[in-house]
Amino acid sequence: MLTVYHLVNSRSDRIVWLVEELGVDYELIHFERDPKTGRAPAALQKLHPFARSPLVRDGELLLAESGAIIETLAAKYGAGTMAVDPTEEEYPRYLHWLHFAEGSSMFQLVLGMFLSGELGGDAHALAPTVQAGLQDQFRYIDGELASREYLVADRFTAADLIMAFGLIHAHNQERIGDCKQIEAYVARLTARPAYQRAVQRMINPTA
Ligand SMILES: N[C@@H](CCC(=O)N[C@@H](CS)C(=O)NCC(=O)O)C(=O)O
Repeated sequence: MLTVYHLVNSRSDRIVWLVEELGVDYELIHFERDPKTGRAPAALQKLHPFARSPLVRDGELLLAESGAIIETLAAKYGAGTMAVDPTEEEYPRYLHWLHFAEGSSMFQLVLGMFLSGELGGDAHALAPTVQAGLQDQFRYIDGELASREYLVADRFTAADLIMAFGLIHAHNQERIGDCKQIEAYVARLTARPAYQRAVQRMINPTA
């Protein structure tokens, strides 16, 4: 059976949601953060040398890094719907969003959280610069969603799933400004039954 090592309030939310979308049987191992440092506990850090969440075990394979996990599981269990095939016209666009999520989007979001003092400490002088960059990012995504329900290929794919984590967080923190398309997109994604099941499973990991 697939094992998802889930750290509370982390990118592993994506993987719990993904396995619910895929309808795969899985065991959820839940880890709390260290109350003082907010970091992953030693038990999770010992599992893999990268010492971060998400982590997934599928048979002999222990895999880290959201994008790699999502691509692997979507290809293996996705029955051609969650992943976009290289033969589909929008494949390059699919790759763009898969890589944009961790390569550009999360980098700016997490930097913004550190510099604004959201994670403790004083706000940094560069916080407004990073916030301006984030607003550019949100406007870009909002524009892309103006004529589409989903980011790629006229259907819900792994590109939406990987992008959603940061957008849901930013939306909950009221940081997306006047981006109405993102607001509607987040509502659409979080209404999905598999998303709702994932939230329940993260609250009650042994259910
Ligand atoms: N790019 C990596 C980032 C992994 C990452 O930084 N995970 C954070 C949670 S969102 C973590 O495990 N933090 C715990 C720590 O820093 O100790 C991915 O997408 O998997």
